[in-house]
Amino acid sequence: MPSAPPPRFNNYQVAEIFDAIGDMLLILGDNRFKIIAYQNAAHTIEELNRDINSIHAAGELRSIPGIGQAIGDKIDELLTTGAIDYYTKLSAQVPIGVVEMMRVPDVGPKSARRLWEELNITGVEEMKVAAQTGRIRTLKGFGVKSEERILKGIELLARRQDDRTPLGDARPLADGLVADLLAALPPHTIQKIEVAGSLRRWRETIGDVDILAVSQEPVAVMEAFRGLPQAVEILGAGERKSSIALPSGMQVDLRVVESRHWGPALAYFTGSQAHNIAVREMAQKQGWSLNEYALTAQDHPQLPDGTERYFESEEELYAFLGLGWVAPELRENSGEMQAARQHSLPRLIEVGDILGELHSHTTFSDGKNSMEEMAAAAQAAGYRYWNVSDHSIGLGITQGVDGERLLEQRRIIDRLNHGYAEAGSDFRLLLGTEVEILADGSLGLPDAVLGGLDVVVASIHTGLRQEREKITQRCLAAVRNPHVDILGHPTGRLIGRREPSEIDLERVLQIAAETGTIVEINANPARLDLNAPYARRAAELGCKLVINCDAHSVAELALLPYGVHTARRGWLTPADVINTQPFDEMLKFLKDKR
Ligand code: DGT
Ligand code: CA
Ligand code: CA
Ligand code: ZN
Repeated sequence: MPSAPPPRFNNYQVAEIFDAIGDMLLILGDNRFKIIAYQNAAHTIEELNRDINSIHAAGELRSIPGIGQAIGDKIDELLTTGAIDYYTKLSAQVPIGVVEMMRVPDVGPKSARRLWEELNITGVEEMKVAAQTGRIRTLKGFGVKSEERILKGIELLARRQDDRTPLGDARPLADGLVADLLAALPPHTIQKIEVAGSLRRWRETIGDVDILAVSQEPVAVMEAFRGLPQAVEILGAGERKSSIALPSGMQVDLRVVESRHWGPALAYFTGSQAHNIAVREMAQKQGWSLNEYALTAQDHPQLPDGTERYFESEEELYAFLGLGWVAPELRENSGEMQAARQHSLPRLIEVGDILGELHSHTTFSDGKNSMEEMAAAAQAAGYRYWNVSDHSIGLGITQGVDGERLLEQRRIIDRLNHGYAEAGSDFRLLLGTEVEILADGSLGLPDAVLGGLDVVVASIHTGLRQEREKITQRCLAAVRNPHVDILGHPTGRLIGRREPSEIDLERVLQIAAETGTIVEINANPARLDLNAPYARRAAELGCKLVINCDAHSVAELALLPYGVHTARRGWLTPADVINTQPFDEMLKFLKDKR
């Protein structure tokens, strides 16, 4: 019976094993030169710009500078058998938890070893408890200060490892970093630079930022990157890859690749991992092994093993495999591969498709800018229409609008619209409100008032913790109200701060489709509500959607991309979203309310 092939290890995974061997030897207090040899090997492998498996297959492991006989044998053993006997034995001797203890800032290999041997501590969590309960100070040479340092270190490490950064924070930080890096280098040092990873896919939260660049002078780029003022900690320093921590604790990795590797490298580091695996399987079926540098022939019907193909762009790589280019937002292995194969990928909505905004605030409720200021900013930003929708009274937190104040707003809007028409502009203001869906499902303003408005957005801001049936019925009552045009931020979640309500969105979306109620994708990066999966579901159920900034200030007009990219993650096309339509067409959708 043939044995199963060993698992495949990529360069980073091989490097990690040698790193771990080095750390274990450090804890054991082994020979310094031996430790350095393993650390150097890990570093060399991480910096290689060829797949280690293809180097191995070509029998060229020992020709890699810095890889000697002993380590070369171990790589061979790993890639052939799937394990390294020496590493297995070391792991049995030194608990991996002790290695992790050493990663805590201010805990070195000697301390880790003493805590392990003398107090029998074998993990970060145990070490934390020991520090909190004053056990560590019982060791000779340790004191209260050491315990405090250990606790602080654990906190720092945890913040770096678990905290995902909200998209709305990570995106400007990353864009600013790229701009600063370019400014810190002589012109034309960098030929290409792009943010990859989850940020390029516009995930709601970001683990770390991955930036990829092409440059003839990688060392200069690395030095400039590590020298940026926002680099408060250097987490890794190589010739082609460096990592820094920003003041918030967020990690940023920068890699410099060769131009001919750009396509596969950008694809690889954009992910998601699940998408990458699907693409790799597709390549395998055609006789290619795909890695972050190239396609390499492997059991190819015509080509000898090891033949490489490079791609300067993702488009060329996807096309070579018979696939349409997949927008990064779709790369979550949720149907995009099939569509790419059939060349039936959707024409996704773009920021430039948005012609108007249907949910915004002014100083009439909790907005920071006046109606005039908001309107001027909207017009300057190229919007064709803009709905002023201040909160209805009684929300408790702020002043709001009632019938009388709405009349006042109507007078202002009429005056402004008159001015636009006079000036030959087709920009139009609409009058609406964001009416509160009260705890019992009634609305914060009477139907008679709502009936006089152009656009009514209905939202829930209070009583979000009602049980499922109650909050669902409450929302359905609003959706069924013939005056309600738009359901605002349907789940009320605040990413990282407030869970979505228990609402049964499937039912709400069904009734929204039935009644012609438009469902909002709120573009505020704290909300992104509907989220991408439900936006996709809404369109499937036949709902029309609207992407709104819910701007409370002129500055918040800039939030639109977060909404549009969320819509793209939800596979939406311009036809799914009513504010891509010119004024008159858009109004038809509002009139369609049943
Ligand atoms: P994050 O940082 O947690 O928000 O998510 P990503 O997607 O940015 O993940 P990250 O930073 O770990 O890696 C960036 C991309 O690199 C990831 O989307 C896919 C690729 N990648 C990284 N490590 C591996 C791996 O071990 N296997 C595979 N297939 N791909 C990987
Ligand atoms: Ca990342
Ligand atoms: Ca990363
Ligand atoms: Zn609002």
